[in-house]
Amino acid sequence: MAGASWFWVLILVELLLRPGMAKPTTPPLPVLPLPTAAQLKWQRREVIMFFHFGMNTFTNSEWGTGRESPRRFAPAALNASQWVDAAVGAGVSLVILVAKHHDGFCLWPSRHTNHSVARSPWRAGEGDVVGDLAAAAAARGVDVGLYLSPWDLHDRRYGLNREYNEFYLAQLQELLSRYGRVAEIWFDGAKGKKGKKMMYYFEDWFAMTKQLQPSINIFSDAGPDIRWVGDEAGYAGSTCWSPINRTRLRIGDANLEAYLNGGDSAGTEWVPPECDVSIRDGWFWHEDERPKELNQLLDVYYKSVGRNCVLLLNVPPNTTGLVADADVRRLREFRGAVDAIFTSDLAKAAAAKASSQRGGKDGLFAARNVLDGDDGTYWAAEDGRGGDDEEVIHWIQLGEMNDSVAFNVVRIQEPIGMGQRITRHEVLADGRVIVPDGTTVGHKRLHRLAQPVRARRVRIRIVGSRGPPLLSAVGLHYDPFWSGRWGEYVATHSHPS
Ligand code: FUL
Repeated sequence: MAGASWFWVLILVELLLRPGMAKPTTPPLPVLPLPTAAQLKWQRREVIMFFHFGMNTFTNSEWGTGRESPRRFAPAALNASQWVDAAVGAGVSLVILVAKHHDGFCLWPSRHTNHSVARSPWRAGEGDVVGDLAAAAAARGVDVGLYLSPWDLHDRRYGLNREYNEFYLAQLQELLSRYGRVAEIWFDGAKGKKGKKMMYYFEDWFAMTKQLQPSINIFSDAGPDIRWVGDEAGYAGSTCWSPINRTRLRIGDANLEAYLNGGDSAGTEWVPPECDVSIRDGWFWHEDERPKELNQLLDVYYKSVGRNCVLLLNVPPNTTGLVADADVRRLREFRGAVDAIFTSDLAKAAAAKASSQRGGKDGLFAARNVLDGDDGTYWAAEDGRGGDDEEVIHWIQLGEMNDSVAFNVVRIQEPIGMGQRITRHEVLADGRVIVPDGTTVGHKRLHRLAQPVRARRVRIRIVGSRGPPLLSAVGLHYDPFWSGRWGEYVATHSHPS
């Protein structure tokens, strides 16, 4: 080789060896199953809203009979923008409307039944609540979901497999093609004990749904995209896996509640739970009911969002067709409280270090990634070290903190796009265990502590994990509403000095 060529080869070698030119560390392998893009988007919403409104609102009932006259549906001043404003006030980006409940009355003018708003006095039969809500939501950048009850007490075809499934699919097609993008559809498994026996053609419904709305999430007791959490209190299990085995699930099977509540560490499909609960006792509006206290709502938040779930909070519009002022106020108070607790993070200025870091300290997966407020970056432990092996347990530590400020909430988050991994963890403050028996983490795990804690160092020990653990965020917060005793709350809400 001529001298000049050698020169250029040496320059190339020199450039490749420079640190700046070295190949970046690759991300670790994911741990299956993984969420779809639509499921990830849904999970990040954290709190979404349900609107139960319909014939039951006017008959003061929870389950109707199907024999109600459409003439009873007569909201004096229905204003869907006011509903959406109430949702926005609670920080909500997705609202789900009950388009048809079990009584069969349709809030849109369906061509396939007379039992709808078209036969009501409301706007002389020209109104469309689904259309109004879709327009109001679009105007505010809020997404819409719909609930279409499979159990229908009005339609005579109910009980005839072929005829009813054709009718149900016809209504589904109307809803999913007339109103723009629909982000979630609810297939409710509920049915009265005396309900006629019949088969629902779920596979046809699901296939048609995805054809018409490719980015929709399908909710049912058994998914395929979102599962029921197994109760109507808004509480997930304190161990809560997004993965589950769908082959074990049946829509409408009440014996599965515990399995739905906790999911399955060996689950082969990603079907995360949604926690549905009403702001009042009933799903529909009743004059004698009041919204839940702020502290009850916060308790639900910790046991749903704080346990790797999305909270679906029901707010029932009243007979006027408006969300009651008391509910609007409570929703704003709730959002204000969540923001007050989580906006300030005592860990923000901490120094982070970890038992190991994939690619070393300066790599892309450094411990400090848990403090950068970016969901897309994460700390990754090195492969093949720690995990279930007690001798090399993985940990991450936040140090050099200001111990004159107390916290009573620990927030831990996994980048779930890489799979849900952590099975067991502990939290220590200055060497003392403050959370002894943590299990799953998922998108977000919130631990409320019995006492406010002051510490210079907080360490999270990951005692068990499916594959090397990853964390996208750790935060330390002070909740002034939390007394430290389950079921008991403080009256004054000031930060301890
Ligand atoms: C249940 C229904 O029976 C209730 O009326 C309500 O709609 C709730 C969200 O789902 O299964």
